[in-house]
Amino acid sequence: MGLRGSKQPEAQVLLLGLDNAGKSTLLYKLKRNECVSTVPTIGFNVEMLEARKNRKSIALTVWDVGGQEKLREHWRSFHQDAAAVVFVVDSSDRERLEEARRELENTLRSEELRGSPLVLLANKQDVNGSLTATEIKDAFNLRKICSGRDWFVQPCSASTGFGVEEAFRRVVHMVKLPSDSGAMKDNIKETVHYLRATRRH
Ligand code: G3D
Ligand code: MG
Repeated sequence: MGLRGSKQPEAQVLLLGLDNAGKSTLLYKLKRNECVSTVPTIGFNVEMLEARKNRKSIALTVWDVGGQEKLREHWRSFHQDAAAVVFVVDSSDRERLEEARRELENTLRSEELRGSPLVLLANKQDVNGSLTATEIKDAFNLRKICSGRDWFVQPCSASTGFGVEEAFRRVVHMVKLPSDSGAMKDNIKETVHYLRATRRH
């Protein structure tokens, strides 16, 4: 049984990025299609989103675990289940672009994520003077650091919703479903129980 008692296959999507990139805003946008005020993530947020792939329903589990250094240790332990990685970049923050690039590079180096598809979201496109998706792709040297995996760069604005649907469709399209989803479901279930027990609000 899945988390909601359904029998559909489930896949985990790891939602990552530096703090302030717009992950929580994106999550709320996808989940409720509305903008809400967000606070920096303390601990874990985990949300389920439903989608269709190959005419089957799948539930994507999206992890918003914050980009802060001290939280990194935690999301590393969940890497092995990621069917895709979504990395959110604040396209308006040129000062932290290099930090974001380094973070992404470190993430992709992880053995557990080898071959996982990557969707890079060039977020905050509504801000004047933001870097374009192409500029970020080039600055990150994505073609090189993503060799051996599927990747895609999507411009978006989590606040206005521009590009968000497209980003989500792209993630669903690229997600790798496990051949044996049973083990993964059990793992997700246990992990979510653990997080529910430990999350702070
Ligand atoms: P995080 O979860 O990655 O840490 P948040 O980031 O979702 O908390 O967003 C950080 C700040 O960026 C928030 O502003 C949020 O409203 C803003 N933001 C997120 N996405 C966008 C976007 O697409 N465009 C613009 N203009 N702003 C965005 P505050 O002021 O609440 O801290
Ligand atoms: Mg957040």
